[in-house]
Amino acid sequence: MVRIISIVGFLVAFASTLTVAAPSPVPVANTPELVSNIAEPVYSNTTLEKRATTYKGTATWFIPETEGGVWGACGPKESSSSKIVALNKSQYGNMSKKSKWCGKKIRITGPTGKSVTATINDACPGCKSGDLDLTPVLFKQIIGNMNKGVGKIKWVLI
Ligand SMILES: *[C@@H]1O[C@H](CO)[C@@H](O)[C@H](O)[C@H]1NC(C)=O
Ligand SMILES: *[C@@H]1O[C@H](CO)[C@@H](O)[C@H](O)[C@H]1NC(C)=O
Ligand SMILES: CC(=O)N[C@H]1CO[C@H](CO)[C@@H](O)[C@@H]1O
Repeated sequence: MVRIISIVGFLVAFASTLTVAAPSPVPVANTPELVSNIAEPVYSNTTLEKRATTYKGTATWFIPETEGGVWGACGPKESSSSKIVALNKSQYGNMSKKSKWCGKKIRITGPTGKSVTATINDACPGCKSGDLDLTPVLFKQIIGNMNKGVGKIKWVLI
């Protein structure tokens, strides 16, 4: 009796693995919605590519309260002591919209090798691609001399 039940149980289990396993590989491989349900891998490819990219440019600094306003182009409020940066307009995209870069964390390394982490919260209309406009608190940390006004930086998404 025990043996019969276990064989039946085995067959049922076996049959259910067959019915579950057999059809699944085809739609999972081909349907984007299903792929994205697993663990956001649709974006991970792009993210990984971007993470690997090091951007190089010039850092400048700005005072949000008097230049551009306390509301970053991304939405959240910002001040001179916020750990935020403004991204070149060409990278940012349409300045009247929230960019896909908004809220992304980056690590910026200055000329002496000091680095800080910051969040992209604004757009810098006068910056070149790769350039970042930093708040004074960030600029002081990685460039040091505010009077210098500019400094070479590189940065990556983290
Ligand atoms: C994912 O990244 C790899 C390696 O960079 C690339 O060859 C592949 O085309 C990318 N796939 C998609 C869907 O972007
Ligand atoms: C930028 O976004 C605004 C608001 O959505 C839109 O009205 C405008 O046409 C866009 N500009 C461009 C160049 O796409
Ligand atoms: C607004 C602005 O200065 N955008 C610059 C961003 O970077 C590209 C590429 O270097 C420049 O062509 C744009 O002028």
